[in-house]
Amino acid sequence: MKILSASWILTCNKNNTILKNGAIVYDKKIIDIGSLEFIKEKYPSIEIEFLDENSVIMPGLINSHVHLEFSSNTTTLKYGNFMSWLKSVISSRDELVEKADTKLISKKLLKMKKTGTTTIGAISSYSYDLEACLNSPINTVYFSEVIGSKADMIDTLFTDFKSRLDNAKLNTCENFIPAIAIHSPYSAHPFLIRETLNLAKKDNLSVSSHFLESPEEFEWLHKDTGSFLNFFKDFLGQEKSITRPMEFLNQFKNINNLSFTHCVETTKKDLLKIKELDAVINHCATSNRLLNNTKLDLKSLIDLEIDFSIGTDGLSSNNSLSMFDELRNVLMTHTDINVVDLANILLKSATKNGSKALGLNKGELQKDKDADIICISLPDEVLDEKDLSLNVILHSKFVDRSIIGGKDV
Ligand code: MCF
Ligand code: FE
Repeated sequence: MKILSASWILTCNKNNTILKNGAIVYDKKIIDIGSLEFIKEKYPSIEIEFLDENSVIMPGLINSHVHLEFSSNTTTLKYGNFMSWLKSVISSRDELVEKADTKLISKKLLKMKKTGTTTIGAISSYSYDLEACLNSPINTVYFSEVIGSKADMIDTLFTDFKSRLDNAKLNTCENFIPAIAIHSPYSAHPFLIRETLNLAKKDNLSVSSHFLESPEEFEWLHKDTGSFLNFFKDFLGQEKSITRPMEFLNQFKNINNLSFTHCVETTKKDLLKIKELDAVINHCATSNRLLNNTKLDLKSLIDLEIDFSIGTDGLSSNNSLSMFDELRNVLMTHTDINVVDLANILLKSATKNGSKALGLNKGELQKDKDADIICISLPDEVLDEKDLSLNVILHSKFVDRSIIGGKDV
């Protein structure tokens, strides 16, 4: 059992409780949390470790959506237009993926750890990132991805998907949890969706899918028109979308831990369905901006009480996998929400809601939650408690310390 005391404790719990001069008692799990005075009195025989002045203890950050296999991209892919990006991914994918070997991905994971991430939702297209994830202390919810819309290919694709998923399952442990990703409504055949969701239900696996990311996707899914039409004609000889947005969403009933990434082109009806499914929206603001996609309507999500989490997406559509970099971008993107209020909402999104998206027992400093904790130092004193979250987002680049499952890593 250990006790840490800091100038501030940001619990990221339901009520966003903040403790000034607080202390946290933990082992593998969090045992207790309270004011320093309270903890001192309750645990008189246990030594307390005091962090420096202006220190902050908070839950480790959860990057709920990242593609590590695309980690070698810096200047290759085309930004500024979704279709151009997609085409550039298709033409450079093999080369990029080959360059992203275990060594490179491990280096990126180490940097992610140093920048405060303790848990990731890793979308894996090929399982080339498996070894690096297994070697990292970061908790990984490992989403084996299924993709393919052409009917005569689906058996082969499903067999390949199952073997990747089975291999991931063999490695299941406390900090490596297999899960299922369906690429998107435009790229996954309804048969693949039905079969993979059956597997998810059988083993209670978390599920995630990209959904309504671009205006082009909206046009195609709703009306079989727009730039996707030529794309599908040229690549696959397909002239009609294989599904409609609502039909797609309706397939996800009875999935316990569900998330949809992007959702920037959703209608109110779609959002209400997402809420009914108790799904979380993975928000990837930098990716949306770089691919010239629509801004997520965060205000509507807040009004409708739909949970959203924060993801960096891959280096295929971002220049950084740091959650603090991403949080600063999110903060600057949503100019329609007061910056102080938004900062409080965002820290909960990057912790508690990420945990919900991935189906974990983390993301809050609260009794019985996993002891995944980061310690940071602010450059100066924070005078008003209400400004703490904003200052944490503005001034944090690296963490002083990361604790995962009660252990310093
Ligand atoms: O989230 C972004 C943009 N939307 C869709 N897919 C991806 C993103 N980042 C990487 N991808 C991957 C996806 O997992 O791109 C590949 C898929 O394997 C090609 S999509 C034809
Ligand atoms: Fe993505």
